[in-house]
Amino acid sequence: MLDRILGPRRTRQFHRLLHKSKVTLLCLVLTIVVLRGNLGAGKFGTPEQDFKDIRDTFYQYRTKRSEPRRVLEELHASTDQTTSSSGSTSTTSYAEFDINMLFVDEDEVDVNNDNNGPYSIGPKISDWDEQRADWLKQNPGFSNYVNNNINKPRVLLVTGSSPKPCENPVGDHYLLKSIKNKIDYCRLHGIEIFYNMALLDAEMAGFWAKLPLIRKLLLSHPEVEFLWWMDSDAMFTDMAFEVPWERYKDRNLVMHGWDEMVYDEKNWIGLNTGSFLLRNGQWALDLIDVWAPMGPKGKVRDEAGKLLTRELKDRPVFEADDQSAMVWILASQKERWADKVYLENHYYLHGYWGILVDRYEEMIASYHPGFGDHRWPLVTHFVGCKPCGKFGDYPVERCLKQMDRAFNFGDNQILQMYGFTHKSLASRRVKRIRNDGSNPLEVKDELGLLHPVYKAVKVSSS
Ligand SMILES: [Mn+2]
Repeated sequence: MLDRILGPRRTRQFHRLLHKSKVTLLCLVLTIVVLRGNLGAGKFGTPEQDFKDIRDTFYQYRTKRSEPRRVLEELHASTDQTTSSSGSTSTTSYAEFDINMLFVDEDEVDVNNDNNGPYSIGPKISDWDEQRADWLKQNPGFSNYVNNNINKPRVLLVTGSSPKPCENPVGDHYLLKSIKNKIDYCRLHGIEIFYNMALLDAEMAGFWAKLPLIRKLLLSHPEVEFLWWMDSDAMFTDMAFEVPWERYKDRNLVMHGWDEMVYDEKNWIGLNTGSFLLRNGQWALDLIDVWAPMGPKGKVRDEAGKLLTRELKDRPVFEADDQSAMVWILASQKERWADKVYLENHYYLHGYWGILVDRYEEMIASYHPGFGDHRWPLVTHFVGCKPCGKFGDYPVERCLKQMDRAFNFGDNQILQMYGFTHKSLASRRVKRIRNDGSNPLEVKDELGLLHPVYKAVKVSSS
């Protein structure tokens, strides 16, 4: 009949519509049944009452459902913004917690040196060589040479970073990579590490902070023959290179640099103080006494900066820094210091990153670790990158990318001992480079880093 009134196509559409309506109706009925089940039967069980109940329930549901969320949100807000009388919060989110709440002494200006006289880095000591020699004689178990070998001095590598977290979140990650890198090199070469995070002398903040620290460590560790200062922005890139200690047997200070650039040109980049070796002794204390007076921040450091910019070649205008001061001391008091200073350039005790990082692949293709020089640099120093600060002198992307590459370049020499390597210099991931067999001790240790000879303990034959 419908066919006749509507035509076959229309009829099919009508049937489809009817079918859809049935499904919709069924859904509605099921919804009512479920809601009624939740509610219990309405007062009278009439459809009208049901509808009222359903409407009320929906309304209640809406408000009830939103209530717990609102309570949670309010709770959240209260933990975020209000703190208890003890100043603590109970948020479990590290992202939401304000770290500044923990810093108790942010605004305090504490100058340890409370006398108003000229700056002094510590009490005058003039017989350190005698005091130290006596101590070493009385403590034969703490020799200043490893295995009493004159060519293997006991070395303490000293580095550090600010007591505060970095100005940007990623900076601390790079500090961690940097100290991991130093731990690896030092473990392989029998060198001890001191990581400093304390500002020992508030007047000597910034690049001058190393001086009071170095002095304190030399005096507290007479057994240390050489102290190796290394900046936190410098990384070891040759894990196999051993410092040619015998070359420095008559020297007290070893820095990367060039005699002509320092003594003749007075160039402020004639040497670098980011990685240097200082022999423990009276000479070192005397040098620090001459070095430190340009350091106290404020007027002293600013005035000294003017003098250094005036006297040194190519130095920009800025406050006095330890490197310029060292160039100035050596250039102006050459006869007093130069014979005990070795300006090293046969290998990279410090290597400026800009000229090294783009050549790592070339080095891998042509050479192997152990040279320490342009073929495989001992140290890659990220001068000017300042990954822990707010701003650096170079694009952040290039700095971080190249710091990763330098880290991985050095780290590959560690991983290779254990049969792994980074997938590429840009990659954090590693891949296997050999299959472990059932004779683990027969694995060839190509660089001799698993059991380096200079680390072996000599067995007394007496
Ligand atoms: Mn540096």
